[in-house]
Amino acid sequence: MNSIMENIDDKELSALGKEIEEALNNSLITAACKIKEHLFNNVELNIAVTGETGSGKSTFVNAFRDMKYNDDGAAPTGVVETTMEAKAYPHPKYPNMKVWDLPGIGTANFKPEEYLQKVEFDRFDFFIIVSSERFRANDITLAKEIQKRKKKFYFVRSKIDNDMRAEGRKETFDQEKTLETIRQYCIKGLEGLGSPKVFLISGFDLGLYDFPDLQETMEKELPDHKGHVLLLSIPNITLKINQRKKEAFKANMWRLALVSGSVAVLPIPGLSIAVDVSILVNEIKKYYHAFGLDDESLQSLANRMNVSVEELKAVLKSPLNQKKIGKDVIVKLLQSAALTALTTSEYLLSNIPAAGSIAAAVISIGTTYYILMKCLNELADDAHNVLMKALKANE
Ligand SMILES: Nc1nc2c(ncn2[C@@H]2O[C@H](COP(=O)(O)OP(=O)(O)OP(=O)(O)O)[C@@H](O)[C@H]2O)c(=O)[nH]1
Ligand SMILES: [Mg+2]
Repeated sequence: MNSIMENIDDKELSALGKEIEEALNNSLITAACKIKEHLFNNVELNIAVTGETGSGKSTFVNAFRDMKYNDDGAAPTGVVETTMEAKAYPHPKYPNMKVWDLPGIGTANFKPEEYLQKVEFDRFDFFIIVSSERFRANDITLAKEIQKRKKKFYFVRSKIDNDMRAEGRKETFDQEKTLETIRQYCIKGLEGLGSPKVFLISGFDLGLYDFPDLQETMEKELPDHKGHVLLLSIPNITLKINQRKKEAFKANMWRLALVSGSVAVLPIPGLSIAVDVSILVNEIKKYYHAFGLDDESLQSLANRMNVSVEELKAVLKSPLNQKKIGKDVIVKLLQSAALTALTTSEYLLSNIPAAGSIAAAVISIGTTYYILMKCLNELADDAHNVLMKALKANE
């Protein structure tokens, strides 16, 4: 048995078994089309970022989308006048994920109902309330109004890098203790809200402090399909996020393989399999972007971590990184991997009673699965090594 099969756990096999069984009962094509609808449904995610003027909202909106203040399409930051209208900033690679820069809530006669009506409350999945000091009465009033309307909010204390720099001058400085002091101080100011968590961040480097924790919390509290969009669209900034992205892709892999292998459109020359190669191309492109291996993402990581892009690129091993991922590349991969992939397919066939065209589909599904797993492993490993390189350069 080949190594790919060793990567499949019982849960996955039973999920596959169920889906193939359903496919056999319903006719493979109908079942695959149903899954296709589910997979490619465009899920929107709308995140509102609010808080006082100058708290760092726009900087956070940009960082969330892996952008700098001077990138095309970035939210203006600095000493510009406060935004008066809610403005959507779509993620450059995942336009369905929109981060909204809301008008500041700093004025004395703040009316939360009017504010929420004006910004069209209903369209948001959740709110992030940013403060660069302590949270004030208006932040709390707004949070209560959001709570009343049964939506989630998260408190973010920004500009932690400034605090760390200032406190770091003291001989007795202990980063963890200082962070905990700030956290407790913020939480104390939020009485009446049932002790919400406060996440400490720097808009200049989301890999530090509490951002990874914030990301994971938001993702868990969203419905699955929206959590998935959030996970894949945030910058690949920590090893843990890298690993979780890999797992998220893996969880979807059987479905993709099933769709690509059973609604096959392209017979692979020289092989007895047919695969919808465009599904594979799309999925592998998604891996590529989610793991931050495209030029822009590598450049952005290089800038943030003060390493050269060349140093980062030097650790890339997957041949997929040297080519533009297109149909021809994938067909070649399918051809060269077909023999190994057949082992996977035979294993599946031995577990599933199949004959004739169903057997052919199972072989196609196995081959597709094999290719996806191979590409996912290669690209996730490359991304891991790139992150290690960047982190080591900053030790
Ligand atoms: N050191 C540090 N500076 C930050 C951080 N976030 C924002 N800033 C700076 O704080 C200033 C205000 O940031 P913005 O992101 O424009 O704040 P804003 O909340 O959008 O401000 P308005 O749109 O005017 O309400 C800018 O000079 C930013 O560079 C941070 O995490 N760390
Ligand atoms: Mg702003």
